[in-house]
Amino acid sequence: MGHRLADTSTPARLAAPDEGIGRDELALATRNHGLPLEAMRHDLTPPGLHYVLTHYDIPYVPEDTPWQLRVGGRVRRPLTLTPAELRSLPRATTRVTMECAGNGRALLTPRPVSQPWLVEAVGTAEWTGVPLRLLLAEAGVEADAVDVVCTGADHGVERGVEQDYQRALPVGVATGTEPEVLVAYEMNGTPLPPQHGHPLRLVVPGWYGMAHVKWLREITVTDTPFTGFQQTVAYRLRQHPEDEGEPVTRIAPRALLVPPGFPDFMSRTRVVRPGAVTLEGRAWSGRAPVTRAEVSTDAGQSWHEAELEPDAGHRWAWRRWRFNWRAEPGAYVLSARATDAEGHTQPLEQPWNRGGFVNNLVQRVEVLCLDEESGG
Ligand SMILES: Nc1nc2c(c(=O)[nH]1)N[C@H]1C(S)=C(S)[C@@H](COP(=O)(O)O)O[C@H]1N2
Ligand SMILES: [Mo]
Repeated sequence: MGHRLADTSTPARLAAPDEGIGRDELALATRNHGLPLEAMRHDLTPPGLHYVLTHYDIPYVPEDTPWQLRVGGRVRRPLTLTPAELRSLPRATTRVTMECAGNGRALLTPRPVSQPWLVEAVGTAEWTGVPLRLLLAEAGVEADAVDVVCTGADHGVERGVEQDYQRALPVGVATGTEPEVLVAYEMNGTPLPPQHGHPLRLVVPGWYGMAHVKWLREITVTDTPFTGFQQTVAYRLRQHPEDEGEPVTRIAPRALLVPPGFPDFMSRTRVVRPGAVTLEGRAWSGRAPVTRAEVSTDAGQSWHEAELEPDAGHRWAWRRWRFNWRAEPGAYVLSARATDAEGHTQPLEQPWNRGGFVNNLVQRVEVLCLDEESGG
């Protein structure tokens, strides 16, 4: 008696004013870690430093576990493929900056109670796999297809709804080439690690993380829009729980600084010495190529053009930027801001939505520049 799952209608809770991060949020934060921002110096995020987000449990899939990917639904020739069979098909490798749609959530007021990211839910990897469009062409998508539903092997309950992790892509995106969606089996040239979806995952360049379904076991083409939890309840931009909301899709532009100087252990305030300090960081956008990065040393009151590294042709990956700063003793708030080719940029004032998604508020980095004599 009374052993039932919680009511399904409740939206995620909002923290009360001045309510600190709770034990439930801490439990999520220790499982789902961010990218230590100093690791943005690497073009490709080294293994283990890429951010991780897993709603439920990481499935246990040892090397010898049989695995089959089924492709079915509104197709003429349903397919069943093993990872070894996928490896024998034409492959593509794409460098992709992935970011969680909830990045920045814990900086919002009021704070939606969920994975409490600050700004570090990002990473860049080279993913190798079979273009999804080739698998769908092989299966023969019917003319009435609407959505391509991707199902992971992980299972859980979320706000009372028991579910497999599932997300759909519109059929035009799943069969498209800009971006080209991958069914990936390698990350940075080695088999996917457990936390990143071993043995197979979807990679949807330019889209927020929720679309990149890990532990992929089923692809189902449907003739009606998919209405699963992660599509119609979660990952929508709403002001009120009752709003239908807009779906979360592509990554909004963001720039972050590699933290300059050295940190204070507890506050993470950065400490630099007076003189020339090279500021550097990364900028990305899933909507259009980044065309501009700017730096502010006065909390966003004035902006200076940073130098973007030459475009190396990795459309879906972050770009490095640099700025030469002459630091004088004092306290500073440093910021960076990205702008893309469609003119999207980052706000200085907090945008807010019920789920805490797509918050690309300009980063603030507190820096103390010491007097010449101190330290050393
Ligand atoms: N099967 C499955 N796929 C998933 C998730 C999940 O919980 N289960 N989380 C999604 C979310 S919200 C994000 S941000 C990305 C994170 O990918 P990563 O852990 O490889 O960085 O995976 C996505 N794919
Ligand atoms: Mo996410």
